[in-house]
Amino acid sequence: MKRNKSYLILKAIREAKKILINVHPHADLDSISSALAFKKVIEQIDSKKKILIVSPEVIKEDFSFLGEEVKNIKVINFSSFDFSSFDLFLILDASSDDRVTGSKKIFLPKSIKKIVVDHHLNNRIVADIKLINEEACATCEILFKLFSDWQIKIDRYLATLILAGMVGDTVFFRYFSDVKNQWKMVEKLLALGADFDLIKKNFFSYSFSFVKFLGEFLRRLKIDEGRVNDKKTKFAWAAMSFTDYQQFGLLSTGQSFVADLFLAAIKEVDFGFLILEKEKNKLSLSFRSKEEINVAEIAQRLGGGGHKNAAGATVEGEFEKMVEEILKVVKSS
Ligand SMILES: [Mn+2]
Repeated sequence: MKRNKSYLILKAIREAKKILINVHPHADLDSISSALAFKKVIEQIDSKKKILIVSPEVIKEDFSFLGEEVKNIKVINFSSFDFSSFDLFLILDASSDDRVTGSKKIFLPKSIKKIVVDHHLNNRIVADIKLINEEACATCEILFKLFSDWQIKIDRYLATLILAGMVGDTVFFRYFSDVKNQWKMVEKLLALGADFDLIKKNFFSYSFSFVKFLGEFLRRLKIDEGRVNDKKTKFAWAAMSFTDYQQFGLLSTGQSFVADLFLAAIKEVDFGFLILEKEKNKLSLSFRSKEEINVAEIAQRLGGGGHKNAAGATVEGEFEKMVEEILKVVKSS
């Protein structure tokens, strides 16, 4: 832990009266758990502080197992929200403004003091304090170290939240970046009473329409060839238009989960990606790769970002045309 930054973050929190914490669009376990855990810790430090967790999108029902507090996450429009009464914004698990606001056209307010804690590559957010650890498997891992540094008492609930974040971003312990140390952290969290069964039960639980959606995506997978860093590579990919996607009547896309489960596991390929037109003319991409291939670089060329082996991007335009464009970019990375 960078002690100096740890101290500066604690100091800024102590000085603030009204604090905002974000949950990113397409909220996942790491994002929600990070926000809930941080709120709880601040309340532990000083119960008089006002804390509001905000999200640009409605949170899926699936996350309600993380506790009552999930219901208090406020859905806001970042372009019209009044930030003036808040004196600190804790930005967790997001590497660019649009990963907080939900739109490339909406930027973070300049006037409010900001602290960023994140584990994505190339964090671009302008903030007063930035604690970035690209080696961490989840933002929750960084928070665990931060809270330990502050000598916070980690109870059963807090341990469960932190473990849930790690479970989510490693797809149930498949993608640790530092296996030895991260398993040790899991061991510590279990010793603190983290509810492993609760997380397991909720992680592996899908609606029928989601399973059908997954099946349709898998059915569409193709293998193609391209070049990455002048090396011949094979990749698997599939695309689904908004019209087709709509038929499943899903509340959230589940696209990254489909990518997590299968893309990097296909023997014949080096990487893979899924294209989903979530809204008319708004295509969302999820990349997953094997160890050697850096898909964050490919995603960055498409205006996105992420981690070396798991990245994403959103592109706007007519579906068929954009799919062609994306393939061009991917094939010549
Ligand atoms: Mn994360």
